[in-house]
Amino acid sequence: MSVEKSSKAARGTVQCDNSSFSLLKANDFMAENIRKTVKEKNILLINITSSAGSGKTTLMQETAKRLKDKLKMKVLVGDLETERDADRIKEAGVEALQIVTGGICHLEAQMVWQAMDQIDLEGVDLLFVENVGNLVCPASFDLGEDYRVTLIATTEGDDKPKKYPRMFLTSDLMLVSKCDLLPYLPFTVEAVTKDARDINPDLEVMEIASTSGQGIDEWCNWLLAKVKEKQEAKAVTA
Ligand SMILES: Nc1nc2c(ncn2[C@@H]2O[C@H](COP(=O)(O)OP(=O)(O)O)[C@@H](O)[C@H]2O)c(=O)[nH]1
Ligand SMILES: [Mg+2]
Repeated sequence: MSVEKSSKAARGTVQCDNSSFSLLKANDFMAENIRKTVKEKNILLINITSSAGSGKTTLMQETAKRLKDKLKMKVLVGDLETERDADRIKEAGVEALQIVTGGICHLEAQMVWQAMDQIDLEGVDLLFVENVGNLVCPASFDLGEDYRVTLIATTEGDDKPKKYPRMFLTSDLMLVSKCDLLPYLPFTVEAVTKDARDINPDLEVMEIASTSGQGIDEWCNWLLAKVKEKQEAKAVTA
């Protein structure tokens, strides 16, 4: 951690150094192995990120219920402790494996690589990684994913993208979750979208509510289209 000795410091701004350069280089190497493997096996890999409690596991459950008869889907899920999320996803009818990080606040490519070795990937079309819940560290670790999807819940406040810009900069799709609560909260989709797109103009945005089903068909259709796109691209190059 270093304090910029400029006017920023005078204003009390503290800037973080990236002192984990070699760790990130090692991570990138493993992420490339994952990317190659999922390409060879024709699997679409999605990295789901958000703060804790934004609705990632609930979304995995609803996605599993809708897609399990249309394609072969599996989920790897990271948490500091417990197997609760994997159990919830299994109840929805798809195979899930918990990665217990034992205190580490993000998933690293090496952990995903090891977990992939423990499940049968034969015939899998769609593999999700539900990352550990926070908007900071998971943003810096490439997991070899095809797409990074970040949830921002209406309960978190619409000011988060500019506070945690790296997560939104590195995401392909932002799901505004818990939209069923919009009538009760000082949160606007327009404000969160504007701030997120100031950071990343290419960011796609969808509004969802897993509890009411709002936007879940649109989300599932997005996934089906991405699976098809990847499989067709592989067929052309084969
Ligand atoms: N109102 C509302 N609550 C939700 C929604 N999705 C999830 N939740 C609730 O939010 C809490 C955290 O959800 P969970 O899926 O465990 O979040 P995760 O920590 O990101 O995996 C749970 O109590 C869920 O029932 C939603 O669309 N609307
Ligand atoms: Mg969860």
